[in-house]
Amino acid sequence: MTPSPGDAPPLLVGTQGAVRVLTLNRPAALNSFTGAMHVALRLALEEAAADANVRALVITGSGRAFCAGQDLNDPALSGPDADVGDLVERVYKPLALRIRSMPVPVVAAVNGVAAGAGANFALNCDIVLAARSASFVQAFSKIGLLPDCGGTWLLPRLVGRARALALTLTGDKLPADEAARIGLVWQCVDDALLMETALALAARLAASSTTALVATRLAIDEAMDMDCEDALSNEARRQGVLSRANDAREGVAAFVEKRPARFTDR
Ligand code: T3D
Repeated sequence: MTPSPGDAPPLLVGTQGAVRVLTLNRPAALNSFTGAMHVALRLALEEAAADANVRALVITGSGRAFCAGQDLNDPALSGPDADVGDLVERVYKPLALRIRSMPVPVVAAVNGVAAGAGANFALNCDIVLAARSASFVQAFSKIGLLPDCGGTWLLPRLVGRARALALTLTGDKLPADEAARIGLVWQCVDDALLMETALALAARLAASSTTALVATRLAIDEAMDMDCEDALSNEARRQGVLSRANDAREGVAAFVEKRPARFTDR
C-alpha cells in the first residue's frame, strides 16, 4: 500500500459556508482507495450527514487525479487469502449506498482521471462536473474484474447498454468532454474553473430546499424501477410530505412576496 507522503491525511475535510468539501489526498498514488482512506471517508460522510449546518457536499481529489479506484498494492487484494468479493461487499457497496442516501446534495468535482471504483464513486454523486483534462476509465476488465461500486447498475442507466458494455469491456479512457456529450456526467468545464464552478453550484444547492432536493433524488431513483402509474403515485405521496413541511410554505410565501426564499428544513 502506498502511504500518503509524510503521512499526510488520506482525506482533507474543509468547509465553505454551508458546503463541506472532501478532498481525496493520496496524489502520488492517484488518490487510490486504501483502508485508511475508506475509514476517513466514511467518517467524514457520517459527520456531514449529522451536521445540520452542512447543506451540500463537494468531493474532489488532490493532484492530477480524482481517484484511481482500489489501491492495487493493498495486501487485501494480492494476499493469498484475498477475498475481493468480501471487500466489495464490506466497503464499496456501503460507500455507494451512503453517497446515494446522503441527506444533502452531493457534487463530484472530477479534477483528473477517475478509474475503476474511483469512476463509479464519482458517478454515484448527484451532479458530476469534470475538468476538461479529466477522464473516466472502467479499468476493471484490464485486471480481470468486473465493474463494482455500482458500475453495473449505473452505467446502463446513465448511457445505455451499448455504451456501458463498450466502456467496460474495453476499459478505454473516456475524455471528459465526451463523457458530458453522452450524458455520463453533467458538465465539462475548463480545468482552472472546476473548483470555482463546483463550489458555486454547491452553494446554490445549499441555499435550496434540502428536503426537496433529497426527495427529488429519491423519487427519480425509485421511478427508474417503477411503471408510470406507480411513479405518479409516488410523486403524489412524496409531494404530500414536502408540502406539509416549512420549506414549501416558505417557498410559496417568498414567491408571492417577491423575495428570496430562506429554506431551513434539513
Ligand atoms: O480489491 C478490489 O479490487 C475490489 C475493488 C475494486 C475496485 C477497483 O477500483 S478495481 C480497479 C482498480 N484501479 C485500476 O485498475 C486503475 C489502475 N490505474 C490505471 O489504470 C492508471 O494508473 C490510470 C489510467 C488511472 C492513470 O494512468 P496514468 O498513465 O495517468 O498514470 P500511471 O503512471 O499509471 O500512475 C501514476 C502512479 O499512480 C503510478 O505510481 P508510480 O509508478 O508513479 O510510483 C501508479 O502505479 C499509481 N497508481 C495508479 N493507479 C493505482 C496506483 N497505485 C495503486 N493503485 C492504483 N489503483
